[in-house]
Amino acid sequence: MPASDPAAAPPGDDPNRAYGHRPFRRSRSHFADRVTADGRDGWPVAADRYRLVISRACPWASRAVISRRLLGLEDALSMAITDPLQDDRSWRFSLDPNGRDPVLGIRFLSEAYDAREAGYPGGVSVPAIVDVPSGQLVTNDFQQLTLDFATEWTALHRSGAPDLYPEAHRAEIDEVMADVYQDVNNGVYRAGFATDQDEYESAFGPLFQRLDQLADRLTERRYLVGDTLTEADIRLFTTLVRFDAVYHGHFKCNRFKLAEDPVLWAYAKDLFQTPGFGDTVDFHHIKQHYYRVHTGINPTGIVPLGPDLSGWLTPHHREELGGRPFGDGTPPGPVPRSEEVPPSGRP
Ligand SMILES: N[C@@H](CCC(=O)N[C@@H](CS)C(=O)NCC(=O)O)C(=O)O
Repeated sequence: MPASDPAAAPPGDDPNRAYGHRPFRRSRSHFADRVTADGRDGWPVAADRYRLVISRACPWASRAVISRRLLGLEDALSMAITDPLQDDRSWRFSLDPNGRDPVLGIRFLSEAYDAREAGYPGGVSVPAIVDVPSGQLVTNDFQQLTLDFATEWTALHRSGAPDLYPEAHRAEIDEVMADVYQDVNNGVYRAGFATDQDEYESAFGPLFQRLDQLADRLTERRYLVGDTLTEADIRLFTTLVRFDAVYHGHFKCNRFKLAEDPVLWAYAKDLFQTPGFGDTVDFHHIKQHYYRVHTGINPTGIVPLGPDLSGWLTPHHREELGGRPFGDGTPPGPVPRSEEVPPSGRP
């Protein structure tokens, strides 16, 4: 099984509860089987067989939601959306009628973990792929999952799907994603869950240095690698879109707000306004989850009313840089009705 996270702690270390008494370490995904075209791990790509379980609050899960939309996998791979607030049994389907996921028939994602491995002592995390016929968890390997959507699920892509992991650019995409993961995607968590000043500062410095470097990189190019959208953009976007709403205040990542950086703000708005990105974002779920679940760093559970989100829909002018968002492909169609983000979560 591939190790998905080079900086990983042992399985079972629960990332979002890792504040308070010990340094923040992100856990390695314990279930790392892959769903592939040839089914070599026992899980062949197939329409209507698997269910993607996500939280709209979670940046790692949001990667999968965006990639599924851009690639047009909605008809082949159904999606379950958890309550943004976990209880002591973790992610639950309390937004669904009778508190049960209508396809899997379960109340807690942990039931799929138990079906796969009885007595699994580790944390339950999203994103997760569950095998519908057996009810078993297949994978919670957030690093590999979207790469497999791009490269293994191709038979089920919509026509006009973009190539999000083009072979010619893979080395560069991997390099950019590794830096973004370490300093940005995970950097905000290391700052937010730091348990002493040194630990906080050692995340804060590299985070903002990396954001400065990314802003330089994006000054004259529309996307991170090549002239089309790739997996690298998806991974940076999921952190940027949460930046002012939660990371700036709740995680103390406050050298500047995203909206104060002209390049990164325009880049993030451009992606937000691209079909498949902003139409998956629920700011209500994001804010509820971070401010109410992480009681170690926000003991009152008060959810701030700001920031003003209307700026997300203002002009970004990034089209002046050129670029071909979908390469030789086309944008995805509208969001399926059942998956529309409610008005409460939109700018
Ligand atoms: N699967 C990975 C990353 C995904 C992840 O951390 N997801 C978070 C939500 S953003 C999660 O589900 N954490 C477990 C929890 O909050 O109970 C892991 O185990 O660390």
